[in-house]
Amino acid sequence: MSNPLYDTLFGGYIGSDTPFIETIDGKITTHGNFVAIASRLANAFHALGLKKGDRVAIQAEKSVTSLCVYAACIQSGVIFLPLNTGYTTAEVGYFIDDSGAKLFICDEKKVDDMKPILEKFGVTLKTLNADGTGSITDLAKQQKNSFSPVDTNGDDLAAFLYTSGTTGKSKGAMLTQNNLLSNSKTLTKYWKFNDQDVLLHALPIFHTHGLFVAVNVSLMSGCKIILMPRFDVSQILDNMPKATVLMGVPTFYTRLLSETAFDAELTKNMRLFISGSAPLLAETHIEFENCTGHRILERYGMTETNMSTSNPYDGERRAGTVGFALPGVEIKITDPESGLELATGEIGNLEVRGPNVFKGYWNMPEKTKEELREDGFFITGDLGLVDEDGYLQIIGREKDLIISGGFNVYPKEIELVLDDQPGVVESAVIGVPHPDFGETPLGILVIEDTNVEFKISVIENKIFEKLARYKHPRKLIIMNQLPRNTMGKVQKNVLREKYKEIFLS
Ligand code: MCA
Ligand code: AMP
Repeated sequence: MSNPLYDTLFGGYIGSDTPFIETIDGKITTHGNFVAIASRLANAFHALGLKKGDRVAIQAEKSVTSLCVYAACIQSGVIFLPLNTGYTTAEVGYFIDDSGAKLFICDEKKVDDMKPILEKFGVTLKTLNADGTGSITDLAKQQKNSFSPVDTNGDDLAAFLYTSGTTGKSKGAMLTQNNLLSNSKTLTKYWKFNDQDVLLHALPIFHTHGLFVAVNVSLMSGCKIILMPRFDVSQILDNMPKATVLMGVPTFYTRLLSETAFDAELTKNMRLFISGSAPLLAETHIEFENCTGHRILERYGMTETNMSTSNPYDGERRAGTVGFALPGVEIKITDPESGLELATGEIGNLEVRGPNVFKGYWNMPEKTKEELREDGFFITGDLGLVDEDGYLQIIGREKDLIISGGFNVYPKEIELVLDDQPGVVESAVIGVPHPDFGETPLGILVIEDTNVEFKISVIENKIFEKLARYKHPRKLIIMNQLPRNTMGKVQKNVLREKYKEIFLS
């Protein structure tokens, strides 16, 4: 009997007194306690009738218990499906329906809104609040604190992570145990994680970055985690002297740089600052080094691929690049038309192959075929080039995607909501530079030529109802018509140029 992911990440910690997680109230959870809580939860899943391959969807605040739900899923061979806490009821409804989840775990505050949807799909509901209380905790407390891990192999699915797409319809990326295992082994070694490390954990735990990268690497290396509910600059500054590593999105670093207390003295115990999920401006990289003496290590990844490239730990961390393919991972730059590999320095589609690359999109064989080639290369939708020294630069995106503070926003999803509103003839959503979030959506509307007073506020309310807050256009602008090319296609590049400074002045 074996369960490779559980055995590697958790199996060795049974009964261990070594501190694993410290929360900001100073409470410490040992590795042994963590595994015991996870085992109680795994028994609770069993009592609820969950079997290997079933899906557990969770939309809960970041806490030790919500991380234990992840461990319990691995242990019981159940597929873990974490959801952004900002998703609206309508958005969550789609994920529940599409994934066929058997159990949904959420904060008590969301129960009334969620009940009709869960009843419709026959999904069991349990609660988990930010303080760790809830009906799933109550059920877990009645269970034994040991659980014999369900037999799995590396190719079995460990998680579904939904990622939105150019059509506006989210896709469930199926990640196997081996995808997660291979990547965390590689990163632990590459970034030299060890049991003396202390990670400042301020990322959300519903994405690859804060979950698989941060948590799996910590488990693999024995690194301790200081778990923060969210990114709060003063909490980061207070805890930095106790820490050695920070993983963040570029917004973390630009916010830290605007703090006078953030300097070389404060960061003297730190050995590594890692950035990813969105482009880090070369000027931020340089400013950071001038301020602290540390060079940020930028890496590149995707939900579908985990981490694919990284700047070197020991060699030159080059600003404006995402480094080299990780050991065991292959990258190539191809011609978007022919698919043929391009020469050094030429810009084209970035493709990735390796044990880190996902199995496909849940229930979407056609979509999977479009993006995952038969030879195993995944077409990322990012445009890049490999320079003379082998460093990869992400130059732009083939896909119509906006990355706001590290969260992906697909314009189509917003345009579908805008186009549906009375009085709107058509809309275009573009990404424009934003001083804090890097990029942010801007909505442009063409409205009907009537005498009826048109209220932007009505549309804004509708957006609140339909879409998570981070997807909301920061502004809606009315134009007489959208610029189009001779083929009739909206020229988003013209709009992006026109409004590129709208949030910068
Ligand atoms: C929060 N808001 C946002 C964002 N986050 N709006 C746009 N973009 C965002 N990213 C909303 C809030 O709801 C709030 O709404 C208002 O904006 C201001 O919130 P603020 O307090 O400034 O936000 P925050 O809580 O400080 O969050 C900003 C953040 C956070 C720290 C940048 O978004 C974050 O932790 N981002 C990390 C995302 C991440 O982990 N990405 C990894 C996925 P209101 O105005 O109503 O108050 S990508 C991935 O996993 C791949 C594999 C990879 O390569 O890593
Ligand atoms: P997600 O689908 O949420 O996993 O986001 C993945 C996308 O984030 C990639 O396709 C890239 O567009 C972007 N991304 C991740 N890391 C970087 C980086 N270091 N530089 C530029 N873009 C990045």
